[in-house]
Amino acid sequence: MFEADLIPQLDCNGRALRLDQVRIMGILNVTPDSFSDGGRFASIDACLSHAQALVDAGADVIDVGGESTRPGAVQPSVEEECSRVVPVIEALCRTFEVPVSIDTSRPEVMRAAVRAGAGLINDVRALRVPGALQAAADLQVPVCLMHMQGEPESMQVAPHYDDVLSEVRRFLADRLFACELAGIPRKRLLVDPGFGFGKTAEQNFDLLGRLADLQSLACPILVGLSRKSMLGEVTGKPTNERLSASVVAAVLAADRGAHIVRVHDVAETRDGLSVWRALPRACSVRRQSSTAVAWPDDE
Ligand code: PT1
Repeated sequence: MFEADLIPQLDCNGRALRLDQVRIMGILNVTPDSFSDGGRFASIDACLSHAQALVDAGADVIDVGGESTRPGAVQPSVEEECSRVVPVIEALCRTFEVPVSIDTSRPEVMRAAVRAGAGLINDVRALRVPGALQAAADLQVPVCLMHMQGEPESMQVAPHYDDVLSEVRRFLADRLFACELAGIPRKRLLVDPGFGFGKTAEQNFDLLGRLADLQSLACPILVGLSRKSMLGEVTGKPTNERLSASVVAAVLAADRGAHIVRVHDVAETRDGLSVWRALPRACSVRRQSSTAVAWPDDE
């Protein structure tokens, strides 16, 4: 066996995403009411220049989303969502070499996005929308399964858990099982605890503190903490002043075993991760064992 076979790697529609070290997913929102970009992207050109900045800053993958899933958001129509993301994905794939991820829950959007060149499905509803499991199985690209309690419109009303970590882990284990039954091999699956999706700040920090427990799912872990309200709760700062808090949160997640961090501020996150990586202990001891668990060669 060659050493390259032992390095965890996702095949994203012909583009490789190696997970031998923590990777950075840069956020590209194409919603008119973008979470912290204020809907600046009226045109594909504007999207491309933002993507260029993400790539220049060192993004390893670009996540394109046409549905805002921040608390209180309402879903657009399928047609609206497709018309936002498809032209952007086509342009990104023509222009850049990095893999492009599609942040969607709808099977129609998944199919159109992968046809346009997207190489990873990022689904905050973990393929629970009717038809999504089949679409993901057909499309043969990696899928990130995220935990959410409720729906974005109302998920922050009264989140409740007896034990947030074990409930999130059980949900993700059940979704992994459903995916495997539907014919999506384990090697193509990632998990995400869904910070801010139907969780109080206290529950979010409980999850972050115990993130390493999700390594028992034997899948790469993706996390999104960037600029979220849980960081506002502890700093007292609005979204546009959460940069330092976001970098610290990304590093804490990396230290607890996250493989991919989904962020707005790529350059600053890279610096944070570089400092973390310089610790001799950081990337060797615990991560090796998690990688050994994560990639059983049973296929
Ligand atoms: C995420 C994520 C995502 N987050 C994945 N995809 C968003 N895989 C969109 C707040 O509390 O964490 N993982 N796609 C953005 N959603 C939110 C949720 C934004 C909560 C802000 C908050 O402020």
